[in-house]
Amino acid sequence: MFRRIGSAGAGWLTTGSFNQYWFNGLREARGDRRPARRRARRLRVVRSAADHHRRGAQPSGAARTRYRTGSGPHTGVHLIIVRSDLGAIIHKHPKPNADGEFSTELTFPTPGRYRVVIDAYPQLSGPLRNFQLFRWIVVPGRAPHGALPAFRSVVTDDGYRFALQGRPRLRAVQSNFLTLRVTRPDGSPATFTPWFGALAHAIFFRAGTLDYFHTHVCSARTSGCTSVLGATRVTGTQTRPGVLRVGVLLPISGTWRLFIQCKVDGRVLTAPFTLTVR
Ligand SMILES: [Cu+2]
Repeated sequence: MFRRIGSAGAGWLTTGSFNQYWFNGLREARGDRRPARRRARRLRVVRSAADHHRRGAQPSGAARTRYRTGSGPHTGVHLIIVRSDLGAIIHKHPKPNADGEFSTELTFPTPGRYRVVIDAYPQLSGPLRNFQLFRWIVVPGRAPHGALPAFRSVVTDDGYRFALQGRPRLRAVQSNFLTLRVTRPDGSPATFTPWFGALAHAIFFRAGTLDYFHTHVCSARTSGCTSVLGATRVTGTQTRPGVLRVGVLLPISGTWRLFIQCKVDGRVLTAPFTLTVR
């Protein structure tokens, strides 16, 4: 059973390709005795036919939404939630039901304001098309206050080391590449297990405005791994064991936070980097 939490809110989202989504906000798990901020919360997104909200009706769920399926990362629905100071991220791939609705349980690391991104890959003919839905949610309590860390070329998570080769020179609207060497705590090259269809996910948020972009590194056999911005494309690759060539393709200049996520030795690792884009 889930109880609605006051600040979460509910409302409509509108996209060009699909009409209306009912974003049913967050509900706190009833009977969860952990401290408020650690309690699981349930997020539910349902699709509805257009203009239901104008008539004040509840979504019927009758209009079905189908998502791309397959082995690559450009499938289904990606749910990415980032704290507004870019200090924490949650990444999930909830499984939509036959009506294209999904719900998922979330545990937020801290109170604060979070940007919710739903990156959806609908089953459409023609060129690959995805779309995003955005929404703010607030987890009550005192939010941590931290400035975005300066650029660092080495980041560790759980003893695993992510080392950027060279100082990146990145430009907006151009495809750029970052080379990352990932090593285990014993210094050996990391072996990546595909996670959500990719060897590595590169999730970018711009500081302040929270603009979003997402690229992937796929194994040689996986297709559908190219990210597109206008007429520009970028595809990441694994060049040698433990070495990721990450595609960067960002719409505007500024300070961006890159979250590299991959699965190594059964652990999902997250390595954040601060990048300057001119
Ligand atoms: Cu991804």
